[in-house]
Amino acid sequence: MKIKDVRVTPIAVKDPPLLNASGIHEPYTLRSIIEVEGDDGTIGLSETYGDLPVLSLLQKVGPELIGMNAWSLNDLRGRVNAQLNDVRTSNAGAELAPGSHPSKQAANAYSAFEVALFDLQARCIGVPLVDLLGGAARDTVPFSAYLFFKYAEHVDSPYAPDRWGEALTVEQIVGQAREMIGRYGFKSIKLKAGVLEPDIEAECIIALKKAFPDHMLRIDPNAAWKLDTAVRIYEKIKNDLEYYEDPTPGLEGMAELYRQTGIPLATNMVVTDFDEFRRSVALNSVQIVLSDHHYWGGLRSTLVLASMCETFGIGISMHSNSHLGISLTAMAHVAAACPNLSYACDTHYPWQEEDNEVIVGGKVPIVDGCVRIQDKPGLGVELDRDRLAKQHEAYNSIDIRSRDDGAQMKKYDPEWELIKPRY
Ligand code: GKR
Ligand code: MG
Repeated sequence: MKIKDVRVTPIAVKDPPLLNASGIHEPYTLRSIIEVEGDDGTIGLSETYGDLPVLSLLQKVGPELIGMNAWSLNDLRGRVNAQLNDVRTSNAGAELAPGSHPSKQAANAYSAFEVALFDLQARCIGVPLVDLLGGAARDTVPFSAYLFFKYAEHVDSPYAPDRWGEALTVEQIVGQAREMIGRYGFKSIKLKAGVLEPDIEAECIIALKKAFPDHMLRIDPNAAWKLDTAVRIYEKIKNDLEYYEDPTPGLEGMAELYRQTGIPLATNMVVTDFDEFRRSVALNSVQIVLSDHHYWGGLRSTLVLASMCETFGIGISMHSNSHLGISLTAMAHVAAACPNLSYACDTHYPWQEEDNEVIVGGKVPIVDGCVRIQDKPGLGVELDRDRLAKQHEAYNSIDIRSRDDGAQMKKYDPEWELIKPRY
């Protein structure tokens, strides 16, 4: 089948004021929705970042795919590479959101179109996308309750406050967990940290463990803690954690932390490509890699990462940024195809509002903490054109064009500075 048309639509999706080590989420997160249409009219879907550098490259590559054989992923790679002006090598280093780093442009763009091509191929032959990845090792994919410290509403009130309310205290975080677990049935909990004093964040973990003794817990300060702080906080929460995610910066820092504590360390910051993977293995920096097909170069690369993890005795889990249902289903299909992905994956999906979803029927259900792989062709979701048009209109009505949590934080507190590690 030949590709007849490619459409890349930028959208803006309401995002709550979630706090992290780099600042705070802006009122909208940007996503790109990709449609690749075959010459028989079948459409493959994909979703990725909507930040301007990513979007510009997607819009540049799109027309170059017209006429291409929709089964040729090698051809796709060549056509993506031909549009890169400046192929930078790795070293996203301590990026909180590695997908936004310029070094990831080739991997991001290839991944965005690869997912759409897999969706198209699977639809053509009438099988779920996971079947093209080797078949499902599991029918349901577990996700975790991803908790955030947050304000009750955005600065300057661009729209009505979200339904989650403020979360700046231990009690409020436990309340947020109760609500999220009550609504979605998650069995694991992840706390985004690096925001308040580390001891308060440790108190949150202790309180969460008390409230949910059977749940697996993780804390992720996004490298906001110095090594000695990470060791000190580890002593307080060591019995409560499933893994310790990016507490301290750098491959060397993580390796030293592991030497001192022996607790499994997870990352989406220091191992973001295969070169960093190699260096991490040499140093024994991390014991669990958080995959993310959006910036690891697609679904097949994620499977390669999973095999590498297996080879080196490293665990694999999954990272998330703010996203909608097309991304969620792609994450679920690739997670279902990795037999050794044994942890509940991260997802920001509960933070996105129902009426901002762009797929038919609204949000993808999460039941008992899991997304079920549907017995439907491709990703199993359809684009709702009215919903898409509405979110594209939202994109046109705002002036955010690239994520900047630090600049957003300065609107609340002009004195605020990005300091890493802060504590
Ligand atoms: O959305 O604020 C956020 C997260 O902190 C995100 O940017 C991170 O990339 O979820 C991510 C993580 O696990 O580090
Ligand atoms: Mg993380």
